[in-house]
Amino acid sequence: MRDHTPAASVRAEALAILSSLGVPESAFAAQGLPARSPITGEIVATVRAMSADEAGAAIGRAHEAFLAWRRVPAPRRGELVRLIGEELRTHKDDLGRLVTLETGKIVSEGLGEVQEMIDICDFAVGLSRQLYGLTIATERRDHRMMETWHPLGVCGVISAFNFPVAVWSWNAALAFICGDPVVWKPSEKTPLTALATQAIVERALARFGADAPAGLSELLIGGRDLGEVLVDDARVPVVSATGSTAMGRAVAPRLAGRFARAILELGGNNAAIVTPSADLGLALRAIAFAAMGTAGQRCTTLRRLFVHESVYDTLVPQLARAYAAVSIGDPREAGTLVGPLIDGSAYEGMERALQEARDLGARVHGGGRVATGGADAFYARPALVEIPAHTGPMLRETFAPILYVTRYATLDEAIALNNAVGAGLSSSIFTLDMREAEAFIAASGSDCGIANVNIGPSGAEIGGAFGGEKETGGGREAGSDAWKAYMRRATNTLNYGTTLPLAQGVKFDI
Ligand code: UN1
Repeated sequence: MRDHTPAASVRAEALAILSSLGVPESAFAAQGLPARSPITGEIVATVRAMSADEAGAAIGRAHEAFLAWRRVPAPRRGELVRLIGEELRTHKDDLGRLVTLETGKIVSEGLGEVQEMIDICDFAVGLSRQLYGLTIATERRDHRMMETWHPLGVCGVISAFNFPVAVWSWNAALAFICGDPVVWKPSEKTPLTALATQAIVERALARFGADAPAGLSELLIGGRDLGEVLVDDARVPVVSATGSTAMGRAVAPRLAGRFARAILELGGNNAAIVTPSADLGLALRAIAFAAMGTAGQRCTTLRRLFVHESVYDTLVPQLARAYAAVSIGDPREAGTLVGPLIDGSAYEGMERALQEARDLGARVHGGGRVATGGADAFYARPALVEIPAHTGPMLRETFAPILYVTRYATLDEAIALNNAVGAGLSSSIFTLDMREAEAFIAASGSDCGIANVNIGPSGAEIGGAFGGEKETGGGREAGSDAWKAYMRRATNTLNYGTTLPLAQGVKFDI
């Protein structure tokens, strides 16, 4: 077992993990992209950045791989994903630890991220035998009509720093079983976990044997320009992009311009409603995790809270105490619940939003920098912001642990507030009243892709489709029938008779 104690230097530990996972020396370069740890702010390594031409060549290799991989039977493709899942199980501690070192997540969340990768692999393995089409009743005698699902082509994945490896896996596990190679452009902020994941995939590929073509899994390490290469390349028919709504606004029209599919997972401004009947103890714990967990840096983080006026004065002081008591610090330490923000600009964004809220007359509990980790590390105390109205910074996503809270009087009003922002990712209601619960998840209730009852808006499991509406981009990943986005559907009509009846009764006697 490697030394995973907090005292070990971040750099030494990260380099040891990378080397034991088999990341090649050639991945690093003195003049490369700096890979930084938010725990101390130190540069852990500099990684070699690819040129646009090299990215184009990687896409070319992936396209060649597609021509072979699409002919490998889907359950056999599933075997590769089974092996990836097995390698992830073997290396869960190391990869989870590296997620902690590179993103600043607490250890249990770093491990949870790798567990999410394992879960999607398991899901995809089963799915590799269930890529069902339909047979459909045809109006023509002695005919059969059916649909079949075929591999689509190279799948581009653009992922964000906050779930640096799980989001790749949601896409890659499905893409691989669907017959699509993957070209991955990870966040510039998290190249190390991407290199480590690629090394884990290489191990699985080596075990899988000859029918996995070279180029099945390509990694583009570098800046935004490489993402643009991926978005603009005609050999990439589907791109899954996770990040800000601004990023989605730039990417979506370029993909639409060449009729490529976009799976967009953009911003969230997720709300929860606490009704008079809520189990307040349970609500408190759920809110604390959803709003402060991952230092507020999940796309599903709880950012807006609507509390019924009859329970506000009970719940909100309790919440303020929880905010004051939460342990902030080195995410490797056992007792820590909140680690660092990813960098200084995240901290500045948080401070700006809090100042705006103060200017609107809000009462801010918490916030401010916590002096630990050194000058280049940015630890912030999570902030609970009692805001007089649903306005100002509450209407947008600030990627930091800020929870705005306000009162409501009627459920209709609370649902309208839940829906009154650009994003539409996740939402929840705390209630023991089944009418309120059903109203919230009904057609006229929450307009989000995820609507929960008596659990927070974050922490979804992979079996359900993950994604949201409106400015969140509309994409769905992971569970349910999300696999269909990675395949093309063909409708086949077969005539096994001797006549040629035309549909709609059309006559054409020649
Ligand atoms: C993200 O923040 O980009 O539901 C994804 C959740 C996690 C995934 C979050 N399973 O919070």
